Amino acid sequence: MARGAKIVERVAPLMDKPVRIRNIGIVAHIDHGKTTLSDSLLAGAGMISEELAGKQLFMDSDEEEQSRGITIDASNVSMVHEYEGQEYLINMIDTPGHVDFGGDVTRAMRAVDGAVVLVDAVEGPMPQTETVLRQALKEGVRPILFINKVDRLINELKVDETEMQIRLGKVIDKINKLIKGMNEEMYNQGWKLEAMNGSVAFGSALYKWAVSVPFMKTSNVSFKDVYEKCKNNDQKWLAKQSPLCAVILDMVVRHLPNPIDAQKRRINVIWHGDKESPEGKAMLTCDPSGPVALMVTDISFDPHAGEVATGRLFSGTLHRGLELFVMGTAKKGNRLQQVGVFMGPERVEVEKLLAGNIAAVTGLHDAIVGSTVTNLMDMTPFESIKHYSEPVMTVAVEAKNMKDLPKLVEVLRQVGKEDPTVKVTIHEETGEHLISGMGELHLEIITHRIKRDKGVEIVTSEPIVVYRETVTGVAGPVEGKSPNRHNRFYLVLSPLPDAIATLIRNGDISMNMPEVERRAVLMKAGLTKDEAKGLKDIQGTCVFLDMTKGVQYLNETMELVLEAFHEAIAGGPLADEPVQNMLVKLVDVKLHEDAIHRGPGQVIPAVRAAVKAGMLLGGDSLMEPYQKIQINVPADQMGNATSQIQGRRGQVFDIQSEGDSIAVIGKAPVAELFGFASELRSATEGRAMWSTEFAGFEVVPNNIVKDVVLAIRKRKGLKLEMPRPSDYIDGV
Ligand SMILES: Nc1nc2c(ncn2[C@@H]2O[C@H](COP(=O)(O)OP(=O)(O)OP(=O)(O)O)[C@@H](O)[C@H]2O)c(=O)[nH]1
Ligand SMILES: [Mg+2]
Repeated sequence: MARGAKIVERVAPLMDKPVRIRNIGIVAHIDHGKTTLSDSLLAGAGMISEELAGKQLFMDSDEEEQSRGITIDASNVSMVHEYEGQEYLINMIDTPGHVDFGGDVTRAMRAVDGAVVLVDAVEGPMPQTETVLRQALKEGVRPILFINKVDRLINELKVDETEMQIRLGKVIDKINKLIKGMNEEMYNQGWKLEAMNGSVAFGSALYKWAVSVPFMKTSNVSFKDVYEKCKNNDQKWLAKQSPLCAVILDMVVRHLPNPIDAQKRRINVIWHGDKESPEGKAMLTCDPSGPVALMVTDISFDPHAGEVATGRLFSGTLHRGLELFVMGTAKKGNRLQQVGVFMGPERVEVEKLLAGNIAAVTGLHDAIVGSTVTNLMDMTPFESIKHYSEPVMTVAVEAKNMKDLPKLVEVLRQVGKEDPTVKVTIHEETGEHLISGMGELHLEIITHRIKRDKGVEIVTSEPIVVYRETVTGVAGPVEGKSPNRHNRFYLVLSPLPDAIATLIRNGDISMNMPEVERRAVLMKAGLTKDEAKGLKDIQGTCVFLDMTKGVQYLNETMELVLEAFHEAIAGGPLADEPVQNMLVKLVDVKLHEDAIHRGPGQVIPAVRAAVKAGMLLGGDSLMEPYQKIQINVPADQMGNATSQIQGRRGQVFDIQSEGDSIAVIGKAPVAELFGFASELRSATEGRAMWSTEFAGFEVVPNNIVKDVVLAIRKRKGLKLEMPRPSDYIDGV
């Protein structure tokens, strides 16, 4: 029998007892030891052999993960742990630490109720530690802390026992400060981490031991023992006296909520439907006999079974053959083919799966990541899962062989479905398709997998930076005339006020919400009543308002106007790059009374030209993505670290020192960061640790904008000169 199936035999009887379930995610900065911990826990719980754990990395089963030594995909596994005489089912997701795969962390946080935040005792909390913690709190997921690699603190940094305790205390303080800053309410309600109550543990995932204050009482292992046994190379003793698995899983069972308790609180955060409806009540109580409410958090592809959707079942029961509906798609039933759970690389079928568990099912053809799936004909969908960063790099891919062309299009659609942090643009006419992602590594992995898993030979361009366009001043009214000159549109363009951009980014305003509610939010953000009433469309962070009154035939033409608006913001006038942060107001319109003279061929070019010309008149700007950078170096290397940022059109805004180590914090444009890793390494004699993170888009400086624009235009085969308003409309 396969290993996974054996595990399921032990796991299945617990799946229908929500009070005995804990759904947890392991989250941390890159390389802090998440996968080593996950493996060691599995070994400790008897799920994989002791020898394999930490060496083969069972949870990093993909060959790319093995050869690169990093986690790429979040992976799920379940295990059984005995605590105070009762068996508990732990459903665990090991998440990746590399920022390029941060989308996996964001999605995993929707599926779980608790998070083990890992911190490397030597490095301390790093930028991604903060990011993953924020993602957890945003989802209402409760954190506990494991300070890992304590062996390194003693054997590599050679700190003494007192210094060791001081350093561990500092890590706890820093994490508490972050939690307090992110959610003071929960911090005061018991989410503060404390060594004394056992919500913090210390240890070594690699050597499989850990200590916590409550556990010390039974094991009689003290900090003094920890220090001495590490120093004297006897960590085996620690692993025997105070095993990692027992300490961590005790902490999980004791401090992290079961699905019933968690859903009572979390449903209010992630679902805004009617709490009194049957599905609302069922989710709040995690009721297995209520309607099915499943949120899909991951889609993967199985060569035999096809698409596999993984997600959290908040209410109801799943079994083979059940007919479900995917909200937001045509109301066509999707019949479940297999119902199961993931056991690391394997997927194992189960008879039925009850509310409060994480399911892996096949048959949901219409589902994408983020879908709400139910057996009801209609249900308010869950809040969408928002990832904080946006694609910053693009590669162009082409099929090597003509015959693969249709297959490539199919595969690219699939890629977009599996990874919502990827943006795929398909150009069927030219055959040149674009994949945009979080960074170089992200794109490298995706293109490699297209070849390896989907069997399509492709040619890939070098990665290029993604740009945006925006308008920096007010323009208009700009007149757009239709080709037959019988229809005229007058537009005023301006930058979108920050308050509204923030509302859109945080998901606090959308075209889906009831109009009255939306109007109220917009007025609170500073729009006038008329403006708020005139809202016709939100696309990304571009907003369209109709400020006209009583224009005849406009109602029936509005759809075309909006279509033109979409076309215009899909590619701005400067470099045909997507437009963001723009407010477009339609202030006057003259329409031909005969419908035949105001069709798509007349309206669309007129409005599109007015938007594009308006952007140039209002001060069109090119924006480039920035990355926040933190470099940790020994004090004598500080100069080399700062010059690596400043030399790349970057800016250093903080330098923090801690002991003899310095953290240089700054930002630089992505365009200047190619080759950063190797240059930094040689500039600092390999002694720097660094991490980068998406930091939004900023305007390209004046002195280089022309060169950048012309380079993009050249690449895209556009006219090799700076565009002028008169390229789009007459009389300017
Ligand atoms: N000395 C020591 N090394 C450890 C410990 N835990 C993990 N490591 C090592 O740290 C490195 C990274 O471990 P992983 O478990 O792959 O880290 P990760 O957090 O899963 O990494 P990503 O998933 O890529 O973010 C490996 O070389 C481990 O052997 C520990 O407790 N002590
Ligand atoms: Mg890992």
